[in-house]
Amino acid sequence: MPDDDVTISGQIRDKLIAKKQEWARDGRLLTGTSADPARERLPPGQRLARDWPVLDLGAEPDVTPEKFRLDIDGAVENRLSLRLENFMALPQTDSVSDIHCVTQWSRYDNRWQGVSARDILALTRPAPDVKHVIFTSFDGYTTNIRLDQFDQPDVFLVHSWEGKPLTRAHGGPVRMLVPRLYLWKSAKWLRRIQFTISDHPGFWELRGYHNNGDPWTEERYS
Ligand SMILES: Nc1nc2c(c(=O)[nH]1)N[C@H]1C(S)=C(S)[C@@H](COP(=O)(O)O)O[C@H]1N2
Ligand SMILES: [Mo]
Repeated sequence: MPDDDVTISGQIRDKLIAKKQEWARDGRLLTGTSADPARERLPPGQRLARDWPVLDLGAEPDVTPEKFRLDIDGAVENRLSLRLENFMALPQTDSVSDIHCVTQWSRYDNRWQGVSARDILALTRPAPDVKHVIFTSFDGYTTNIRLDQFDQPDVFLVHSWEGKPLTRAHGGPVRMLVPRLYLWKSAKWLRRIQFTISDHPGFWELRGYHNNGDPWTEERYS
C-alpha cells in the first residue's frame, strides 16, 4: 500500500537524520587536526574510497528531461530559467577533482563535465552586494555557500561523471560540484540557484553541520 511505503521511508529518513544530528552534537569523527592542501592530498580524518558511495535523504527524485528546470535568480541582472536542452547548450568544460564527504570518505580523480560556476556568473551578473549562494534541489534539500566559494575555477554544475551521464542516485541530470568543501554542499538534483545578500543556512547547516564546511580545517560540525 502506497501510504505504508511513505510512512516507512519517512521513518527510515527520520532515523537517519536523527543519527547524523547526534553525530554532529557529539563531534564524532573529529581528529582535532588540520592539513595543508598544498602538501597533502587527504584531509584530516578522511580515508580513501575506491567506489563512490551514495548519500542522501533517501527519496531520490526522478527528474526526467521533461520535468527538469533550473532557475538561477535572486539579486542578478539576468535571471535564467533553463530547460535541460538550454542547459546543455551552455559552454561545457571538463575537469578532474577529488571529493570529500563528512562521513569520512574521500575519492580522488573524479572526471566531470558540466557548466562552470564562472560561466554562470558571467551570464547572470549578480549585484555587487551579493555575498551568498543558495542551492535548492528537487527533493527539497537546500544548502548554502559564499559567493567567493562559488566563484572558483573548480566549481561546476555537472551532468557527467567519467564520461557518462550522472546517475539518478548521484543527482542526475544536474548537480552542483564544490570540491573544496565537504560534499553535503554539492546539491544533487539541482533545481534552483539563488544569489543573495544575506545567508540562508540549509538542511544540514540547520541540523548541526558547519556553515562553512572546509575539509582541510575539519569544519564538520558547528
Ligand atoms: N538534493 C540533495 N543533495 C544532496 C543530498 C541530499 O540529500 N539531497 N545529500 C548531500 C550529502 S549529505 C552528501 S554526502 C552528498 C552525497 O553525494 P553522493 O550521493 O553523490 O555521494 O550529496 C549531498 N547533496
Ligand atoms: Mo553527507
